[in-house]
Amino acid sequence: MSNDWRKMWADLGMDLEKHDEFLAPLPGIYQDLYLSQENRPKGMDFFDFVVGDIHGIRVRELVDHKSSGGKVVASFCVFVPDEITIAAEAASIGLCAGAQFPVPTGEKVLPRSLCPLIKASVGFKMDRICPYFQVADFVVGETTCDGKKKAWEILDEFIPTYVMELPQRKEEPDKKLWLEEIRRYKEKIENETGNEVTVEKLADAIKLVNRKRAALKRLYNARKADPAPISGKDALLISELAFFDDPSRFTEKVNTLCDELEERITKGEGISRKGAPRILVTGSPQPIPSWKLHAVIEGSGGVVVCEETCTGTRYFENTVREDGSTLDEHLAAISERGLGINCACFSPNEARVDDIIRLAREYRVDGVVYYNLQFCQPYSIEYRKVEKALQEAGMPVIKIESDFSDEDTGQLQTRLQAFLEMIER
Ligand code: BJ8
Repeated sequence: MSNDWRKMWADLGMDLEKHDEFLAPLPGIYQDLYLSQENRPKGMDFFDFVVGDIHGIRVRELVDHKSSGGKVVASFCVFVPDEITIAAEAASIGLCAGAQFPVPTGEKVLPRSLCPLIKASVGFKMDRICPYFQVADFVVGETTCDGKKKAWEILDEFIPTYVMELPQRKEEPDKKLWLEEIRRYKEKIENETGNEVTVEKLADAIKLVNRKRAALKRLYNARKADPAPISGKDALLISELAFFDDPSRFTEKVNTLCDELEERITKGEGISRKGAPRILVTGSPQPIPSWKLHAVIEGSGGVVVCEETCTGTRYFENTVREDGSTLDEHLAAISERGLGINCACFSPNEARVDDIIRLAREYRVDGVVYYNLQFCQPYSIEYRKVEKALQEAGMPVIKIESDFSDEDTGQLQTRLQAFLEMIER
């Protein structure tokens, strides 16, 4: 990486030595898991470039944005409305972490028996090895699972943390509460930036973010083909990068890739062999760089064709209605979109079970891998209902509980190979 970045990182108050240690294995891992894939779409070049310079150019853009008076807002959940952040002329980045490296640091202030995503996210800030965290003016948390909502109290000791109150149900009083929270966030961001969220700016931001979601939907639609024109690993990577790249550029690059994928489909070309066991992954999110599960499935002869996760369909399936003409109507549409997301933090959450069955059919999958981050209770508890529904639908399912370390890779290989053999028969 360029020396210019080192100066930028130092200016951001990063721990350069620790940062070097953290990034050192990334090129090797990326080569093994990504660059070594055969017959990859050419359109992946851009995303390879982004990963190759993961803490460089995009961070520079955000630093420049701040130098010209802009704000950078970081969040950890798909409920936080990017549209409002963007309408206030602030940059929005998603900071969920999927690396093992900062987990031990997170464990200094959080219980060990807590979801690794939370421990890694807090650990990244404490270790000062994430330039996105360093460049952020404040973070927006939410009251989803208990682990997250209590962790924001701790994170606030290291960076100002604003919390949105997410209801736990989807009844009328809950809808009112969420709409109020959306309004409250609009006021917060206006105060932070000094910029008014006008009806025009909000309408533009809604369209911008919807276009990004539409591009991702197009990408996922391409994955319905057999053979799949792109690996699950690559598609997951793109979903992960959606959280922090510039939205217009990201949309353009995904659409360019989709042109190529659609051409591949017409020619019957794919990344996997036709008839390879097709897998739907569902459950906890897989933030960058948690690639282990996909690597094991695809290294064992399967192909992941869809993720019913927040680094998958839950990120893009619901769009915000664009037909509003007043600020109130736009805010109501943003609020409706949020409550259309079927996160396991809601109770009841039958609609997620329906989503999984629907997606399993749409993507013509042969089996479902239920991915549960260790100690993630909402998804773990919800497994029972999902398993029952899938069994009734005659769809094989396996539950995998894991974290971001490599310690269980061998065990995962054994279990997933057996599962793939079983569903291929
Ligand atoms: S909308 S899934 S991004 S809360 S942190 S619930 S893994 S124990 S992330 Fe999430 Fe929003 Fe829901 Fe999606 Fe479990 Fe860990 Fe909690 Fe997690």
